[in-house]
Amino acid sequence: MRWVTHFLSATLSLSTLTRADPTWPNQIDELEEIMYQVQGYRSRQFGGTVIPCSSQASGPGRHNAAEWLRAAFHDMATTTIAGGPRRGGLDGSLQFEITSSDNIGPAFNTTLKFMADYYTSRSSIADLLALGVYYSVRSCGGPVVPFASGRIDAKQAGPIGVPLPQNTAFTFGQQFQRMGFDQTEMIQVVACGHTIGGVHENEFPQIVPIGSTENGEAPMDSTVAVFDNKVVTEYIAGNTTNPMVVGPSIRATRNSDFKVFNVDGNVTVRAMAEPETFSSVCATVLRKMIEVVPDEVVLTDPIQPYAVKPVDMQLTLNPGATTLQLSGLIRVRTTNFAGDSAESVLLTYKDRSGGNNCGTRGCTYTATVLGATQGFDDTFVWFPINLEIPASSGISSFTLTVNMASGTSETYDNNGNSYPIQDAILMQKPQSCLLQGKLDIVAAVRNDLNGSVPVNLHLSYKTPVADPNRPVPTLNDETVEMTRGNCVGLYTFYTASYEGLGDLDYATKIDVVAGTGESASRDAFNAASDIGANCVTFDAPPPSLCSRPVDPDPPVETSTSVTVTPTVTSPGTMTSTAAAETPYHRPTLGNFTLVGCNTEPTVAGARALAGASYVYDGMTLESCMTNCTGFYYWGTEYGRECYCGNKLHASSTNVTLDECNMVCSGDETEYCGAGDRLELYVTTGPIPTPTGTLAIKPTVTPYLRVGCYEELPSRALTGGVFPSNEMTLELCASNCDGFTYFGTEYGRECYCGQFIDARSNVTDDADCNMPCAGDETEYCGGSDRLEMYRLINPPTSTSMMPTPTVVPTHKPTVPPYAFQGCWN
Ligand SMILES: *[C@@H]1O[C@H](CO)[C@@H](O)[C@H](O)[C@H]1NC(C)=O
Ligand SMILES: *[C@@H]1O[C@H](CO)[C@@H](O)[C@H](O)[C@H]1NC(C)=O
Ligand SMILES: *[C@@H]1O[C@H](CO)[C@@H](O)[C@H](O)[C@H]1NC(C)=O
Ligand SMILES: *[C@@H]1O[C@H](CO)[C@@H](O)[C@H](O)[C@H]1NC(C)=O
Ligand SMILES: *[C@@H]1O[C@H](CO)[C@@H](O)[C@H](O)[C@H]1NC(C)=O
Ligand SMILES: *[C@@H]1O[C@H](CO)[C@@H](O)[C@H](O)[C@H]1NC(C)=O
Ligand SMILES: *[C@@H]1O[C@H](CO)[C@@H](O)[C@H](O)[C@H]1NC(C)=O
Ligand SMILES: CC(=O)N[C@H]1CO[C@H](CO)[C@@H](O)[C@@H]1O
Repeated sequence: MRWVTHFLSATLSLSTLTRADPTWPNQIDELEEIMYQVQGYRSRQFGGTVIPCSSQASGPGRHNAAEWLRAAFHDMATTTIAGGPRRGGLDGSLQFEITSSDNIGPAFNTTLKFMADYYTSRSSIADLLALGVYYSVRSCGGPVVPFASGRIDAKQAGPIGVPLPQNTAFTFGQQFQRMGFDQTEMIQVVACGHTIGGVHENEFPQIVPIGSTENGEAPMDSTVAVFDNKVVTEYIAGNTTNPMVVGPSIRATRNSDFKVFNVDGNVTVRAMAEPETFSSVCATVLRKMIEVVPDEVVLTDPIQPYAVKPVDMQLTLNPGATTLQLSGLIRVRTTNFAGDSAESVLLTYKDRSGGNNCGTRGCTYTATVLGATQGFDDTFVWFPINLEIPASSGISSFTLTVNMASGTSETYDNNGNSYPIQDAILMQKPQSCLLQGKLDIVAAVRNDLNGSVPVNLHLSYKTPVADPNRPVPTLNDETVEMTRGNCVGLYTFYTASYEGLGDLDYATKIDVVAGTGESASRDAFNAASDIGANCVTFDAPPPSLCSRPVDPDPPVETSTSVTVTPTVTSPGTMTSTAAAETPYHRPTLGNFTLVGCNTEPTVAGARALAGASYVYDGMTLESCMTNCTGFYYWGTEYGRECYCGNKLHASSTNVTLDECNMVCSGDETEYCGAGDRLELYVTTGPIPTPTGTLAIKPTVTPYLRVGCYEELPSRALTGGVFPSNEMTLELCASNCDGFTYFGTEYGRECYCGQFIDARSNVTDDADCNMPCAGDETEYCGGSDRLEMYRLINPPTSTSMMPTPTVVPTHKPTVPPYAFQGCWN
């Protein structure tokens, strides 16, 4: 088993039993999530190309895990000490150096391009390269390389100076000394760095002659995709095939591994021959390698997983402005729970002034488990929070109590600080939108701050560099002053727009900030990718309800600001006394939001919504909504028709809202479409349950739902197949007894596996929309979509990662014979 707990990781997990979590929120939060949410629900997918270790996602013979390890070394290797302060080191300068003679081959380009997607103001390229060492080594069955963060990226290329195979042993010694490694450590770095992957023909033909290998790569030991001690034991035994020890490299004086290993008479490599020693030496020396940083960098403590962590917490002002919605997730680490499991999380909050005035619902909320995630050495489960809070009393902090199935519980208070949540400034995601590089941001600012402090929008956005040899985009900062708009209840809206974000607009991170310096309130690091293309109008109460009437003048619209009511008018934002009499398009209604005005299909006989229909006088939007209970979409047409459906016909298109110009027969203040024009609404809530009971099942004991996954031509789960016309989740779970995963698909298919193929991604729950053939109240995936479940407590040392397998290859030579192909 390659996933057995290694010496060092065992030591680490012991120490984590008593360790306190960092105080949340913390600068390490982003990297912590990338590091530990490896597979399953809300996986950050950073392991995409390096799990399993044998992955050759970039082409035959290219082991991405080995490429990641080399990329960190190459970045680090150009350190200068020159008697003065240490410069360079692991500083991300590789992004400016991929055409350097030091860095031949496509590996560095590929690695940086992959990692660039994770580059943010809270995750530097240098930190990602260092984290890549943890990922690649652990994915290959090696030890835990402790990962601390805080590296700062260089702004330009550094000097050259990566050791080259033709160097002499003396030069190698000097180069490593410059990086801060003595002779023993030099040998250790080379051995640990060369236990996975190989040397490529294209880059080093004098070491590996062109055409001499099956796939372009000559491995450095007999286990090319396992982080083990074979690179040294085979060298010592004299039967190594390492092309940098034996073969043509000797005559070309490019047998650099021999030169390095032999420099102390093989003493160091011999000392690494035991697997445990190899593992612990590599953990130490690779940590040292990624911690070669300039003097000005202060690294954090090594990042450990939180025991309990709030993730993506967001506070939003609800339509009507009388309540706030707190949404997000609580992630609970289950690694040490043994047979027990976390059943629920109780969130207890304090109101705005630190008291217990929380309105009629009280100050608590109980969340039940939603999904599960695995790291290399950890497991986690998630508890979704969706809590309505009176705007009048607000929220300032919360504590969390984890209740276990066994009846015990533990309370977490963020190291005595409670988990802070501010309600002074809220980014309003529904009212904000992003379309073709243009971001319109709406924030709600509590009225006691309004006007007394500046309100700013900070953007951190990426722009690609025109030079194709610069794989990492530039990270830019922009601050835009936000414009004050309407007051609604206790809050006042502020708006700002920013254009020209370009193709990487979705990668923008957004902060809205009220005030300056230490005392500022901020809603920070919001992902633009979470913002929709349409700004949804805020359903506001009449202006008289503004608790602190602030603005005697009507709000002024400027071309640079979005108004809270961009396309539709609502009485709440009008000052006219006749407003309530004027028909207008309702932007939201109950759990539905206006899509727009849609055409009926051009196909004869077809309907835009084909689920159900009603015709009567007295039609209102509300009555149609009630008629269509359980459907995803509904719409009114011709003043007195109502249609429901779960799918919108593909040829129904969105036209301008003024084409839906007939008022409802039952309410002259509402529009009910027009001839062949549907006033169309879509649910904002969970997937509806057409039969009344069809719903996502979070648990099928002992399994837990991990999401809706894409099917692959080669199958995402490969352990077993059990189709049945009586398929239910329970049936599939029992068919898959003994497997870590099961998934149902297309209503009647059932698949089992010990792991999910890393190429299968989690996708929208809405795609898993087929009821089970044997139970109409359960979902059994969809077309090419798997309703995926994982054991709540998977067996510990067998991880969900596939056991690294050595891909069989045709041996070019079995001396004295040479391979002649496959004959009939
Ligand atoms: C190399 O030799 C050692 C010792 O004789 C042996 O145990 C090992 O299996 C050999 N390895 C290979 C790849 O031939
Ligand atoms: C070190 O080991 C290699 C490989 O077995 C051998 O060729 C070399 O002679 C050894 N060096 C010394 C100084 O014994
Ligand atoms: C890096 O990749 C880009 C394509 O994404 C390519 O145009 C460029 O030539 C590559 N550069 C190197 C040095 O491989
Ligand atoms: C919205 O959906 C929730 C959850 O399904 C339900 O409890 C609530 O009654 C709905 N609200 C309206 C106005 O229909
Ligand atoms: C649809 O709504 C109308 C108006 O409320 C009601 O009279 C009628 O019974 C409803 N029909 C169904 C099938 O729900
Ligand atoms: C549909 O039309 C409405 C009104 O014209 C517009 O606000 C909205 O952006 C359109 N939606 C899409 C998805 O194009
Ligand atoms: C999963 O996502 C990756 C990265 O976005 C993509 O390359 C891959 O094609 C996706 N897999 C499938 C099956 O669509
Ligand atoms: C409560 C409060 O600070 N209200 C202020 C809102 O902004 C207007 C304009 O700046 C001020 O006049 C109010 O005093």
